[in-house]
Amino acid sequence: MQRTPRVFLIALGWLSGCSSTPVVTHEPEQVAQVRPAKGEGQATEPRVGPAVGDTPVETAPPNVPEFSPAFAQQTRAPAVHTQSPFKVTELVSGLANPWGLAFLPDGRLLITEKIDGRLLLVSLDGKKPVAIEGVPKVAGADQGGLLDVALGPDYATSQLVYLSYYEPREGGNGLAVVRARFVAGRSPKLEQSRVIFRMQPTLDSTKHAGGRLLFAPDGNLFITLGERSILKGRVQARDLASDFGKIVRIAPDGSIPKDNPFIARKGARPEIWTLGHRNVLGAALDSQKRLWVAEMGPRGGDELNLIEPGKDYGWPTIGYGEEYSGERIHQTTQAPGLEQPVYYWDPVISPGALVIYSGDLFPEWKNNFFVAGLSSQALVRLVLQGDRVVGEERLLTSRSERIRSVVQGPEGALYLLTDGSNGKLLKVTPENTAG
Ligand SMILES: [Ca+2]
Repeated sequence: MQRTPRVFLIALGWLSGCSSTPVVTHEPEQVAQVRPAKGEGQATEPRVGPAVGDTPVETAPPNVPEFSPAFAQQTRAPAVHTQSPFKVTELVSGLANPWGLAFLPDGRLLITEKIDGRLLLVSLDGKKPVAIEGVPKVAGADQGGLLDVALGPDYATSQLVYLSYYEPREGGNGLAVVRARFVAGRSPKLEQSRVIFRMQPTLDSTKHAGGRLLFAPDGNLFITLGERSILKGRVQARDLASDFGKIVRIAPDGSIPKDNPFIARKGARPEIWTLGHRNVLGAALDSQKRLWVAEMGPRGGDELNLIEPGKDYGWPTIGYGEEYSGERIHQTTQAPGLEQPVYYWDPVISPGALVIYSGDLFPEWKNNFFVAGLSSQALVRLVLQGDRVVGEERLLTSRSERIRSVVQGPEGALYLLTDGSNGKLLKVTPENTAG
């Protein structure tokens, strides 16, 4: 295939000074701009039988064949196949672009609807979802809107919930996190709302603000942030004076933990935990309570990263992908002081949420990673050994639905949200379980 001549984008400093704000990346979240990978290794619905040896799950040609992995097993892991039969139950449909979900202690769920900024109280007994009052106004264009929802670690006594959203601001928008007390009852509502975090600076972009919320074992809150897609934002991804392209860590009241890595660095934003990210949408803790993230990359550059405080994950200096136009982004894939992804996907899967399975319903899946795949229209399963990916599977591909989110339910089932105007809540359980 004839490839587009490449133009090196090394004059980022100059470009960032332009008054115009060109969109330099097409978003892999948008189906029309991404051809899902084809290849006989990709469809890996569960089947009983021996593993297929070293055949990778991905057999489509890479978008950037010039780039090679830094180590064996960094991409194209051998296909693995779930042996336990399972079933997928559709619990709710008709959700308008759902994005995030969280279980309440009583078994009901909070689900966000992105564009309209609605927070729904959803019970699984067939009752109609109820919109919760008191959600802040959101900037809902494109990738913006109401994103994640999380319960505070002390929810049982505080009823505090946390929401991330694109906050409309003078001159643009930015990701914000609000916390509020959830009052159930006949007219469920949020009260005593307080914004505890505002991504800085404000920028006029409708993309790449991150938005995943995850409480750490110590009670602090991780918030993933993106680099806003446009060049003016992208060039700030490794700049400690900006929140763009960072993972930040704050206390639940919005204050800054004293042991954050850059708290004593002059000119650095004290909330920063790690830097050099493009757009992190998936975050999860493993059995050792370490933080892992799934990062939405450019074409051919989605990543799985193991997060350690203070480290630089390299975007946009290094990476394995290219612009959706075919233009080059990186001159190289490795550089001293910049972290390598544990795994990358070329072609991309477009990772939404990430969960690391710790339940008992599927013993076979214990400690496996599950990534919600948007353009790949799959639930992507990774098997790891010693922090290396040794197997990959693409589940639910026959449904041909973009999968936005995945969480583990209280009983060990996986709950998924599909993307789009008729979004669904799905439940994955072993085939022989009731309900
Ligand atoms: Ca990276």
